Amino acid sequence: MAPKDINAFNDELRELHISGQWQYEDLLEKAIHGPRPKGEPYIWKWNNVYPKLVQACDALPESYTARRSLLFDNPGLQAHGTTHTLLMGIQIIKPGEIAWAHRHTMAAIRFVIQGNRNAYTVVDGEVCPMEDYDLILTPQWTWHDHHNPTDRTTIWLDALDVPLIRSLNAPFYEPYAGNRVQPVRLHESEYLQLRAGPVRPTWEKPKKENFPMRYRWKEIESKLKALAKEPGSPYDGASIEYVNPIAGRSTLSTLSCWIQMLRPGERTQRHRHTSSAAYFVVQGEGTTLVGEKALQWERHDCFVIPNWLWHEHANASKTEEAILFSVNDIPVLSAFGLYREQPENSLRAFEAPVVPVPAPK
Ligand code: 1HN
Repeated sequence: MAPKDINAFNDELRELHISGQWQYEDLLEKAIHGPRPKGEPYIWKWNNVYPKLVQACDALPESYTARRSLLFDNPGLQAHGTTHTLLMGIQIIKPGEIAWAHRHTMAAIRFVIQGNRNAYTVVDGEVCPMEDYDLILTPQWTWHDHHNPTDRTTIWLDALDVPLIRSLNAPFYEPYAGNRVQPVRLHESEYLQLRAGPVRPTWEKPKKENFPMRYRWKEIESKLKALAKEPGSPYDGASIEYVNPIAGRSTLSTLSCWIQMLRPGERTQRHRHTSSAAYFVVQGEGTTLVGEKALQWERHDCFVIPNWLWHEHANASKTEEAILFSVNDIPVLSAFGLYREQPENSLRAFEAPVVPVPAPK
């Protein structure tokens, strides 16, 4: 029999919706060099974003069903998203407004920028006051509504796992039936947050995931300051992770939150990793080199580090501390044994360049 022509054979297979392994050569050849970063390094300057937030109040006069959240699209991605897994944005709510209760399978966090003791988000019945730089979790499938009964506009950072949930094709959404707002628990003793510390009731089975959580800035800041006396990470300075205090794991199962301090004059070493991250500048000024780009940041700017791009941070001030809040997708990569990081100083020939890091237990 005459040998079959491979191109003709590929065509025959295509008719049957089949392809041979040899057609994956391209993917495998490219993967010799690891992943190609998804998206670009980019910075959203507060000077540009803030006026748009104010204008959004006119363009979208009420915030009942929709959220007045401006979400950052990475210029290097086709679909909406700040990275290929994470979405970051900034939300504004006017005095007297309520953003209706709803829930979705996308997990979210709020990091308060311009807060108020009397503004709050309700998460599964728990009232979470929004004071400056508090972190509030609205985990997967928890009911949440935002309230601003004060006479001052409230602004916060939103971060969600929307692009990941979309790529897994697992979005579910439900508006709260009937009322605009969910009933709240009246007694603090009923709060799940109370069970997330050093004590818990013996008569209950603790909820381990997806419980309402507010990390007060006052407490986090004092811990950050104490830990910043240590040498810290060579790549991230004094960086700490907000943990799920019951399970001891990452903030949420699909995204984790970090707060990091770059000490006066600190410049970190260069590395890259398979996770991506989106940043918010709490205070200070500096530069983050990402790939070929220098992102120059100052207070309240947001910027993005796509996965597998070399990067390093530098605090521009010799006297002031810089503080960065960020969200990353490390928990997703770690869960599947796909988290790898490469320090630049391992680039010498003959050295195994990429270090797979085992998932936390
Ligand atoms: C959402 O539900 C909120 O509840 C904010 O405040 C931003 C971005 C995309 C999809 C859902 C909120 C969102 C969002």
